[in-house]
Amino acid sequence: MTEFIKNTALEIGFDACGIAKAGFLEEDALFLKSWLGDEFNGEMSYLERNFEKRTDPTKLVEGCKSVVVTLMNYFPASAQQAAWPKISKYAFNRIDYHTVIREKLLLLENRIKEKWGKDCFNPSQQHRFVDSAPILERRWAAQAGLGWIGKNKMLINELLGSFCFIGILLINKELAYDEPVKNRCETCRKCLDSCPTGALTENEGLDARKCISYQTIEKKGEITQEIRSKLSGYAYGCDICNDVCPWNKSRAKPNRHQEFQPLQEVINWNSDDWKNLTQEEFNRIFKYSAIQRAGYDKLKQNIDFSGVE
Ligand code: B12
Ligand code: SF4
Ligand code: SF4
Repeated sequence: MTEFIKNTALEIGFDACGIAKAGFLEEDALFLKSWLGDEFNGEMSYLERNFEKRTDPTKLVEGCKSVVVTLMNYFPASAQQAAWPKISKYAFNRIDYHTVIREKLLLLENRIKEKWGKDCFNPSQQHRFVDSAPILERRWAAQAGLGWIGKNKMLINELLGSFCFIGILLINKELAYDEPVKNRCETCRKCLDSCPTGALTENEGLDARKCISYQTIEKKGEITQEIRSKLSGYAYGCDICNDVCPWNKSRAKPNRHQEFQPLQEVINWNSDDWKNLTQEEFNRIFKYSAIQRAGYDKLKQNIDFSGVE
């Protein structure tokens, strides 16, 4: 069954799949508690909720025995033509990755049910996750042997690098489990030294309040004064701590997913095109895109603060 799940995941279009035994994450619970205690989550108060479920998937989905983790490479084949304003690579695509991955996880679930029966899954609770559920996705990807958590806090896969999304399927069956892999950051500090806002620290985790990604997407209202001058041209998200990572420089290859073809506007627009973006164009062009998360008003403000001339 383990082999079937992994092969099917690859057939469906995921780039990697690993499996971990579900259970309480003791060290991570301590880390998360202290991270929240430091208020590193900023206004993302949802991260304070469901602490028990967040640190133990068997509390999130009754009967869950194993965590099936998938990776999907999103490194784009094209780069933005104009230097500013910058959009994070994960949001280049026409279709929001949540939609793409949820659909693939559903396909995987259906194929498992057809072969191994409906009782593999809890029918009354959501058990397919990407990004939005109270589950520590990076840690589960590491537990499932798909990579290590780098000093930039990203899950880094030895073959794919870190430009990959994580998807999770919780299954009520015991399976054969993968072993975590060695952390390969070693003495490197490139991400820590390159973060323009000092959001990353070696031992304490990421202070989201200082992170450009948080400030340009998640934070309601305007970007704080202190961060505005450090945006480094970004108007949506930030890729700096991923771009500088040697594991991406040597491993990241353009993704082969039809679903992740970039929007031509994102690739080709210059500063004036972005500055002149109207609400109507935003609604039409970015209708299915992850950029919707920031909303028109915030994106426009970000564009102004990003320093476009
Ligand atoms: C909230 C959130 C954010 C916040 C906060 C980020 C953060 N580091 O927490 C903000 C808005 C800043 C953000 C930014 C980004 N995000 Co985000 N984000 C999330 C989300 C929803 C929750 C993360 C979370 O629980 N944070 C709480 C902290 C405490 O957890 P953590 O950093 O993951 O650390 C855990 C472990 O790493 C471990 N740990 C870390 N350090 C240490 C140290 C010790 C000593 C110990 C014991 C444990 C430990 O403990 C923690 C608990 O398990 C996840 C989806 C999910 N449900 O997991 C996506 C997710 C992490 N994001 C993702 C992405 C792609 C990004 C961006 C690259 C987007 C962009 N380009 O702008 C940036 C990257 C910024 C960065 N360097 O982390 C991907 C990461 C994929 C990958 N390969 O790792 C995820 C998994 C979404 C997905 N399904 O693909 N994100
Ligand atoms: S995403 Fe940008 S601001 Fe956030 S930690 Fe990485 S380099 Fe720093
Ligand atoms: S840049 Fe260096 S320290 Fe940072 S995640 Fe990559 S390998 Fe690790």
